Amino acid sequence: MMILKDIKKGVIDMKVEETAELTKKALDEGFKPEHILKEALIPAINIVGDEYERGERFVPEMFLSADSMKGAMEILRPLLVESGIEPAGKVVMGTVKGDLHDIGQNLVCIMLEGAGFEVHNLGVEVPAEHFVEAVEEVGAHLVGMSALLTTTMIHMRKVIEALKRAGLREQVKVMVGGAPVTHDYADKIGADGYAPDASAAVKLAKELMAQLKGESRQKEGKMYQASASTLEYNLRSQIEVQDEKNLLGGLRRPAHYLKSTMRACIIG
Ligand code: B12
Repeated sequence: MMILKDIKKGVIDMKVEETAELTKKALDEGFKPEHILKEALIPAINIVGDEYERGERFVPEMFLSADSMKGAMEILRPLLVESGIEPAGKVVMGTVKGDLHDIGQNLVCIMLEGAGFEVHNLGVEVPAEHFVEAVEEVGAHLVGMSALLTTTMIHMRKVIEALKRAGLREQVKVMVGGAPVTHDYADKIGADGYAPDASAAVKLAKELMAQLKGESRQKEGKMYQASASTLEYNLRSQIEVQDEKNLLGGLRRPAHYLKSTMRACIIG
């Protein structure tokens, strides 16, 4: 466990190279990547944040600690990600406009990739229109937005509005996260889900994919039903006209047969 303490200290003390070396060593010693992340890296960066809040640390120092954590995460990345053959879904992810914080969202991306999602990471300070373009370009199922500042989280709503304007809101599910974001806030801005950390984000992404599939199946069902009713209506009118004219009286049976066949298709 000593090595985990050293990694934690490495991030806090802004030792970029040393933290990376220690992370490699911990892996060689058999520590699991998730363990290194949860027991050393995340607690360390939280301490850095607390120190900044108390005025004991300045931005450049916060930067160096962040770099130390990012270096370690790059080493862990391939181990956290195992590539699936069929993507579980396509995700467009980014930190919203005006916000430079990307450690958390990178972590969410890594964990989503690990769970078999195809992730398109747009990086930081992403304006609403870039989210929209990316959704269109890759045919995304999910949009993930991250914000770490109370002053930038308002941009999440703007992205949702831009998706609506582009006529894409119905075809994607939107999930949001980041330290100042809450469940209530997600509801307020019309997002589909919120998760407090990377593992919860994976669970949420899977749930949203299931919802999306359910909705598209329902839509397909409604379309079949609509075309079945139209077909039935057309046939009935034809038959009635023909009945009236007393031409093809026997056609009523095939019409019923066709209707029940179509019902069977819809239910099947
Ligand atoms: C590192 C850091 C920085 C680094 C960022 C480097 C980088 N490449 O990311 C630097 C030095 C650049 C920085 C700058 C600033 N920072 Co800063 N920073 C932090 C710090 C210490 C850590 C953030 C972090 O990486 N946490 C670790 C990760 C793993 O956690 P996370 O981001 O919360 O992500 C998890 C979840 O939130 C969730 N999640 C995240 N995104 C998403 C997305 C989705 C879709 C989902 C589902 C889930 C999800 O899952 C993640 C993984 O578990 C925080 C303090 C803190 N403890 O949060 C302050 C903090 C966020 N910063 C703060 C401030 C004020 C600033 C500055 C304004 C300082 C300044 N005066 O210049 C600037 C702003 C720059 C800008 N325009 O963005 C404040 C924000 C206050 C507020 N409420 O608005 C904080 C809270 C510090 C503090 N205690 O005051 N910062």
